[in-house]
Amino acid sequence: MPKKLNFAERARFAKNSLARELFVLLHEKKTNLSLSCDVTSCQEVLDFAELLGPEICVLKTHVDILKDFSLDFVKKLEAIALKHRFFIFEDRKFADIGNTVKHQYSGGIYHIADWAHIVNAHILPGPGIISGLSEVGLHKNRGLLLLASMSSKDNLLDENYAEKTLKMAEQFPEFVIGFIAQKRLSDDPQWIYMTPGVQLESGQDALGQQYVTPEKAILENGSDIIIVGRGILKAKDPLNEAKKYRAAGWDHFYQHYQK
Ligand code: 5BU
Repeated sequence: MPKKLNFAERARFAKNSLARELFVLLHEKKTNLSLSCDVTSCQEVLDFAELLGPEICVLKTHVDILKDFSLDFVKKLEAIALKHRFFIFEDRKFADIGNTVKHQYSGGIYHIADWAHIVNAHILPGPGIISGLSEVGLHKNRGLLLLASMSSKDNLLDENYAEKTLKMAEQFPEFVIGFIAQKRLSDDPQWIYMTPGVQLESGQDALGQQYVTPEKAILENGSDIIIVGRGILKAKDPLNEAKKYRAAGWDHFYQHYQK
């Protein structure tokens, strides 16, 4: 396999400042593990962030599953993110017209744009969704991931859809930083690929979630960052498990991928 650019080299190609910072963080912290912190109380999120923060590059949230969300919680999470050096990604999956998503992103109860470094969106509504989000997020130094494919069984995001997602991203390189995807879509080094549906053993859950191994996600499918939720959160020893995923994602595969 020809030598691929490493994350530090790819930072030069990013047109979005957060993407550059993320590439540098990946390179310096030497972890391409993202924790999907799918728990239902703020204290649990904070506890996992404190415990696993040193192992991860990105902590992914679903703030609308928290029973006790508050802006004070966000302040605490931001402080932990700074201390352990990781970015916060709210997995909001925006999917409406530009004008509506602007409000969903900036206002409501969550004020997502004030604290989430990264958010994501479906491109179903067309490019207006990206323009709307970018009006809010660009001047705050935020970045957007587009959903190109999903991990769940029989989903409708086929290869043709993924191709269209790439084309749409290419129109907004100053705000779009990459993709949530199961497979790399192009060799353009500016795009960051994050893959959910990862566990150490492939398989599925009872509701159609499908898992690939870190090896498959990174080596075979060309992803950059693995997103892991229950594989770590439900383990007897989450810290030890996170270290295993970190090693699987980086030591075993990423370095090999660069040769
Ligand atoms: P898990 O516990 O590792 O299965 O959690 C996966 C997380 O990633 C969960 O928060 C999902 O909402 C999220 N996810 C996903 O599983 N598959 C997808 O295609 C996308 C997001 Br997009």
